[in-house]
Amino acid sequence: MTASNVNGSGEVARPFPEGFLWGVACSSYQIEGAVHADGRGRSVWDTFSHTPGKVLRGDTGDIACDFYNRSDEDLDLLIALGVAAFRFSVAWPRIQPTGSGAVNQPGLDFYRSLVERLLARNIEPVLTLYHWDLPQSLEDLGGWANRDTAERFADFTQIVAEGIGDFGGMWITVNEPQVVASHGYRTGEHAPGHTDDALAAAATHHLLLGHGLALQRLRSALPAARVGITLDLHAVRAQDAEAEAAAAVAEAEQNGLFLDPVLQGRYPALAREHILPPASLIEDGDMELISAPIDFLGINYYSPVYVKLTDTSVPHADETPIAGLPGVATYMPIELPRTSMGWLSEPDGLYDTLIAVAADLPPGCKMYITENGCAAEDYVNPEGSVEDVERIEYLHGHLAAAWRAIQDGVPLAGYFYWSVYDNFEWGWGYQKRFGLVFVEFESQRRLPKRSASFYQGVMSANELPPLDLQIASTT
Ligand code: IFM
Repeated sequence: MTASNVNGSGEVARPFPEGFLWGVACSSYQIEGAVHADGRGRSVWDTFSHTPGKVLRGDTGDIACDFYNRSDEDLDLLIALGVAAFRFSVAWPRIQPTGSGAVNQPGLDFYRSLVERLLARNIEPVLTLYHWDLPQSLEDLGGWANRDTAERFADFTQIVAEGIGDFGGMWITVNEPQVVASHGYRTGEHAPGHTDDALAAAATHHLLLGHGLALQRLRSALPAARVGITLDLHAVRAQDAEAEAAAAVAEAEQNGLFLDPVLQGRYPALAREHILPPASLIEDGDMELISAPIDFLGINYYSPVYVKLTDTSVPHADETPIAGLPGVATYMPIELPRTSMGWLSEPDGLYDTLIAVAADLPPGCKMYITENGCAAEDYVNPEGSVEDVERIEYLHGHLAAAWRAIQDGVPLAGYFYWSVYDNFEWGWGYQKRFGLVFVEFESQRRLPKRSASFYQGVMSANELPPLDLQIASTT
């Protein structure tokens, strides 16, 4: 598995281990549309996106990619792409419209059929149980700030496991609980839109508890299933030695708040009091459930976080003060490229994250990059193609970093590009395109971008080729 110089440029081809799982990722609310079909209930994202001012240009997921009605065509596209695995999420309100009680059979049947159609196409289903579309009825009872939601999530997990789980396969309990708690309950950027530290701290614990309870149900209902959780992690960097202590706090709150409970059964000592769940919410046995062994850890990696000491009493371009830490801000080093989300692109951050997490992983636990990708200013050119060179460069850099981590002993077993199709990018609506496949939302026409054929080449060769700079210079 050593690299070989194939084009004489100094760039090398990087073979991945045999059996490395190549996939693409998406989530229910972001692609499905059909929000009123077949008895689906309302989710917090339906409410939030229909609230004026919450989503750019008033976009909603009402139609999205209309995947619910076009899944056959879209699954055929996966075959053309050559993916081995498809990561999708099940929409809780399709299966249990009010988040508890009776099952809505057509909703469950949709996902059963989806799994069957994937298997028929020789594509491994990777099922996420919770990717943010909480039934609105549960939000009305307090959402993730209410402990009962974790219990309801466990019941929902059991319904899905018993209803469609006979494929075994890979199951992800919760996607990015950090984003749910911080954006959904602290900053209000995401549904359900709360801006309350206490609610965010409670949601943090209950999302983790939901993971632990779901894991327990999956273990007993589906002993052969491989189960994990997906966390969004960032490489956190200090500008200089003076900023290291502040960076360590940021790191604890960004990564450790979810990573430490799952891997070590405790919350990070460095996180500040208002961020941590209060002891009164943590019942006997909770931390044991949360830290029960997982088969894999899913990592979503997009960008690093840089921390500096600065005068936060006056605004500075490219700096964002960290709330409650006077004189500390995150910042954007000028020399690093940014994606069209305004996020820094730094593949070394992925390498460093994988190395750091692997050091804390129990023996036998694998890692998957369950999301990585970038938004770019994609458009269909007069020749009718989408030449998304920035995405190819981003992808190449991050795959090279993943490859390097594997060489250095990280048990990385697969990579999922986010996202397969352009889709509803939460508060940004349809203004940000992450897809390998361009979606013209007015007509619902699909058009694989240049990055799709690049990724297809990587997957079919199981090898990252040298970056062909011809690609960059012709556009
Ligand atoms: O679109 C999201 C996804 O739902 C969760 N991870 C990050 C992606 C890009 O913002």
